[in-house]
Amino acid sequence: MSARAAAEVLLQQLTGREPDGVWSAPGRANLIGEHTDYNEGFVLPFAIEHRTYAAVARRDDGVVRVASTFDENPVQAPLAALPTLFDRPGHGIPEWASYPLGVAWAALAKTGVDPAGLPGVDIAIASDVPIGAGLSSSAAIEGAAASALNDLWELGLSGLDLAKVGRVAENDAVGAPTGIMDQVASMLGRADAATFLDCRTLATESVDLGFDAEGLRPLVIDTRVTHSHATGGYRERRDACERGAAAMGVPALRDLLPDDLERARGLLDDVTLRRVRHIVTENQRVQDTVRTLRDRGPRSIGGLLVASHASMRDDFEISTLELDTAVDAALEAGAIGARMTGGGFGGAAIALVEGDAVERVADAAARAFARRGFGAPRTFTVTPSRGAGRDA
Ligand code: GAF
Repeated sequence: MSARAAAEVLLQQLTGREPDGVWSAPGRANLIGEHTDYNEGFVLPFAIEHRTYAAVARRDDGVVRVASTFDENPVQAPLAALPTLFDRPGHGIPEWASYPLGVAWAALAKTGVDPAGLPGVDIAIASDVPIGAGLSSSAAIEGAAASALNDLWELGLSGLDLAKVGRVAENDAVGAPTGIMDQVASMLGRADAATFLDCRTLATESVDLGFDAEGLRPLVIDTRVTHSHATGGYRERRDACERGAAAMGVPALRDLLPDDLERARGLLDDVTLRRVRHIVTENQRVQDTVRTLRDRGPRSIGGLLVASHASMRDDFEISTLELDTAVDAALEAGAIGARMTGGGFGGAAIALVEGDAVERVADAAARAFARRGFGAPRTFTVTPSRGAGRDA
């Protein structure tokens, strides 16, 4: 059953009713620009065809209820409680439900709308975005729920505003200290294009990828090593970046250019220097990738993707043996470029390959994993796709 049908069936089981509407939002792959978003830098993600669906029906008793195929127990809250639902830690809402309810909470805070005047809703969620693969299943839930509530409650928020609402839900309701890249990618995606986002000004440009015209396919190699951004390494990298910016006397690492790295050498310890160097060089690579795509097309970006992976492996230290194996195997089998994508510490790599080499590269990755005794990776191509919106 498709994810959309699963959401509709779940709503029907929950309420005995047909949905008043169905909304969806995609996961994303990041072409380049990793951990640069919370450093106010540049990113270049694209939405993928895997989507999360929210089938929604109004209810007239002032309750918001969310259900999903990930958990058999629906969670509900009175509309009147929404404005303060996540104000205190230890709110007791299960993590999966904190995404859609967090979005409702953040949307009301952003608009200042009084929930007393709003209809209650039932939201049934199903998704075909792989979870824990670094393809932003969380932004897809946020985007689907935010788009649905924006329409049903007539909040009048723009796609960018809904991305901000999603990020607030992720940071303050779920407690994952992420940047805004994933939410923007999911809200604003376009077919065969990536979203070039300046994470300081939030200015966006759609950049044609030209994969279709050139017969190229992005191949995801999911290591099946799952990761979580709510804990551990992700937060630790954020802290190191903040320490680096403070020691360099700048508001954010975005304010440093490659020429500043010489001065950084005298001011920072070795680990912080390498963390800073990744961010500074990655920001440059994102801008170079945009220019290269525009001037010379996608076949010319391979070196930038490979350099980005090396920087994450050696300087930012967020890659894993599985991700390195996936990238090396893809390159040896003839991929134009390859790199890990997303927050790291597991998840997926992405390789840019000729359409007729997809199988060869996927097989090479599988064989390399088997040789090292890793569990088999899951490999599939993705298509740069449209962003969030209403489907029915
Ligand atoms: C995760 C986060 F959610 C993003 O904000 C971003 O920092 C990414 O990791 C790394 O580029 O997906």
